[in-house]
Parts: sequence; structure tokens; C-alpha cells
Amino acid sequence: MTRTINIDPVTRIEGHLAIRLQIESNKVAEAYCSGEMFRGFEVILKNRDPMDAQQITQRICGVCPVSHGLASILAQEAAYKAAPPPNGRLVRNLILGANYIQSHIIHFYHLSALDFIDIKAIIKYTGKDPALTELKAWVNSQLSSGSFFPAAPFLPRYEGSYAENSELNIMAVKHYLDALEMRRLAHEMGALFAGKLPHAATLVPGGVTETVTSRKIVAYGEMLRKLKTFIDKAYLEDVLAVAQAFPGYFNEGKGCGNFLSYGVFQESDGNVNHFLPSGIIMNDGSSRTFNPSGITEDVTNSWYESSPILNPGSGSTRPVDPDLKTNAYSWLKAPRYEGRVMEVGPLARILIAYNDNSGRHQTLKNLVDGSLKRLGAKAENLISVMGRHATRAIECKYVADRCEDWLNALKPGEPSYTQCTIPKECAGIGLTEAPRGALGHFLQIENRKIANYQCVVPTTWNCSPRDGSGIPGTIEQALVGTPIVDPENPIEATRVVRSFDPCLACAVH
Ligand code: NFE
Ligand code: MG
Repeated sequence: MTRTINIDPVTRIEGHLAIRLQIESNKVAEAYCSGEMFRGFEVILKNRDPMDAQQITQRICGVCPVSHGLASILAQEAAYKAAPPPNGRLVRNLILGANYIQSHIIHFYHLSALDFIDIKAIIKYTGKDPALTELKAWVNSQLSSGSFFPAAPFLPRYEGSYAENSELNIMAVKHYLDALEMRRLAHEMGALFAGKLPHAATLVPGGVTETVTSRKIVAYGEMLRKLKTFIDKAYLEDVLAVAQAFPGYFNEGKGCGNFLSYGVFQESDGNVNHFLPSGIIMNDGSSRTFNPSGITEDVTNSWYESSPILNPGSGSTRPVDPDLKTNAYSWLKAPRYEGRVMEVGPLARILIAYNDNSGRHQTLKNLVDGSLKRLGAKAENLISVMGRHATRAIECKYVADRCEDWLNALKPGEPSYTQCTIPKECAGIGLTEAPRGALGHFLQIENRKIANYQCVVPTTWNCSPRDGSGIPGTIEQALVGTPIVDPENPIEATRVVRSFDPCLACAVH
């Protein structure tokens, strides 16, 4: 017997996602991801001054705005034939690094951990930690308040198998609270060079408008050290502890097995030499060099006017009335690379760097191998729910450690900006990696105004609907085969979805 489950909305993610599952023999047989609510940034951008684009596109999202700002100024620099001086490049890495740290921390503690950690353990807490005692009193008062959603955002929740180790549960809840402070600290650290955050004021084509001073270097360094301690002592350890408590999730949520990264954190002038390299790994084990002309978007099952399958450089975004395109089921387009479904995000980036044999990523390989050894897992197990959590935490550490080197390479007093001019007609592509994966902005300028602006965004890759060939998107594929113990509490499905850290606000844009 087939049974349908609708999870609408999927909570503890960014934006509006609905999942429809067809269950057969207690397993997901088919999955459909719907991005709800059209936004229209690409339409808003038309005919605007191109220099506004890095500010407007940052408003696509409050979690990864730095990446949108960066993709926009990279597209403009390609169009204007401009480039930042070394200080500009390093400051951008430091702003983006701060954003990665806060984004990965919020994803684990505030969005995903409650899929595994038993928040109810707080009710039985007998220790003396003031924050935990206060939380316990609050949860108890909420539960006895008779409110419809007592103790939100912790409860209600899908019931299922949560961690049984009360020490782990209490530790993770304590770190949930600490992580709120760590997020604030990461924003404050990035804002030293971003002017303010989450939406950075200083990102401009040609560099950044913020100057480099010794005071800012010292302040950033002090905050970075606190964040690094939290990442090493809390985040990485908690992820490994959750992975040890739920080893079955190294075998769930595999997905398409094709991985894509554009590369991110420029290590030298030009957008080619990246700390986290660009690359492609296909599910037959082959790897290849990434070529932007391989990117296409398909709208067969999306609420947009039908168009040929195009590279976004010549693509368009023309929404239609959903009632008039009844076969469609999402506001997301379906990006493909050479016609293939791809997974993007920390797992893709870490696998691509891990497979790089240039010798540049030995530190990362040691981190990955050390974690796998502690977990008794193999590298192939990384392509899973738990592998996504583990590689995201490892990446957080790898990036935070590297921020210290970029900080030390800054030269106070030297310029961080090079003047550039906008040609009358030009075009450019800005490719970077947001915390959730490959991000591209495609820009065309006519009469010094934006003639066309298309964004292809990480969660659009991961959460896409079926394409014209009927091939499901990455998360749709990852859900298939997931055992669902209790259809009234499909917690296993939400664990798969949240491992991708989806952001539908970005994905629809
Ligand atoms: Ni709204 Fe984003 C990231 C981008 S995801 S969070 O990371 O770009 O689609
Ligand atoms: Mg788009």
C-alpha cells in the first residue's frame, strides 16, 4: 500500500519548503520538494545601476548574504576587468570566513541538533549551571502553561529515537545556548571589516571600502581565538558524539553522488587559486575540471514560463500563475551540470579537496581521516546524512584556522580597493561558494544598466524539482529509500533534508 506524507512546512530550515513523500513498505519510494513563495530578485535587478547589485542581492538571505555580495562583485569585476589589491582579497576572505563560521554553527546547534538530541533531558537536569537551570525552569513553566506551542522552538517535535545518553543531551543543550553567543561573536568579528553584518556594507567591485588597521587585526584575532576554541572543544566533539550515537545515519540519505564546487577563498590574485578548490566528482568515481558553460537551468516542473534549457548567462526568470502550469510543483528551477544532478555544499567541497593529490590539503586529509578513525567509518560513508554534518564541522575548523593566516598577511596602511569604471556594454560571471554550496551570479550590462541578472544558488541545486527528463533533484533522490518507522512522525525524512542545510529563501530568490 502506498501512503502519502506531506511535511509542510519543513521547520528548522531557512525559508519555505514542503516535502511530499510516497511511502511503500515503510520506506520512501518517491519524494517531491516544493519551494513555496516566489521572490523575484532577478526581476527587481533589471534596469538598476550595477553597483547596487551587491547590496540588493545580499537581501536574498540573512544567513549567507556575504556570499551573494561576493558573487555579485566577482561578476562585476569580470565585467569591468577589475581586481582587488591583496588587502582587498584577504579582507573578503576574512568577512566570508566569519560568515561560514556563524552559518555552520547555527546549522548544527540551532537547526539540526534537535533532530538527534533529546531536549526533554533538560527537565531532569539536576546540575547547577545557571543557564541550564534557567532553561529548565522556562521549559517546565511552558509545559504547564497550556499554550498551543509550549516551549517552542524546542517542542512540539516529531517523536522518535533521540539520543539516550543524558550527558550528551545536556552538553549539547548547553552548547546550543553557548552557540547563540558564538554566532553573535562571529558576526561582530566579520563586521570589523564588513562595516556591519549580516549584510556587509563594504563589499564593492575592486576590493572593499574598509581600511586595514592594526587595531582591527588584533580585535579580529581575539574573537577568532574564542571561536576556534568553541569549534574545537564543542562543535567538532558534539558532531562526533552525535555521529557515534546514530551510526546508522552514515548509511542514509546518500543522494545523487555527483559533487560540484566552484572553489572559494582566493589565495592569490584572480578567481582561480582557491583555498577550497573547484572541481567535480561524478558518481562513477571519475573527477573532472569544472567549466561554467556546463551549467544549465530547466523549468519543466517549475512555475516559470517555458524556455529552452539555457546557460544562466542567457537565461531568464518569468514567473507564471501556478494555477496555469499544473504539472509544475516548485518555485525552484532545476540547475544541472552537463545535464546531471549535482550535490553542492560542505560535503562536496571537502570531498573535492580530500581527493586533491597536490599535497595542499594534507591538513584537511588528516582531519577527515582522524574523524573517520574515531567513528570507525570509511571515506565512502561520508556520502550520507552524518557525513554532511561531519564535513561541515571539519570545514568550519579548516576555514577558521586559515583565517588566522589571512589575518596575519594583511598589511595595515596599504590599499584595500582599486578604482574601476563600468563599460557601457559588458557581461560577467561571479562564481563562489556560499556556506551551502556553489553560488553563481550571471550579469549582463547594457547602457551601464543591468540588462539581465540571473542567480543560480546552492539550495536551488540541492532542492531542485525533477527536470525535463524526469530526473529528481538531489534531496529528492537522497530521501528515496529512507525508512520511516512512524508515518505520523517522519523524523527520519527531516533528518535527511536538514543534513543539506537547505535555505529556500536563497533557492527561490
Ligand atoms: Ni540563504 Fe545561501 C548559502 C546561498 S543557500 S543560505 O549558504 O547562496 O541556497
Ligand atoms: Mg535564478
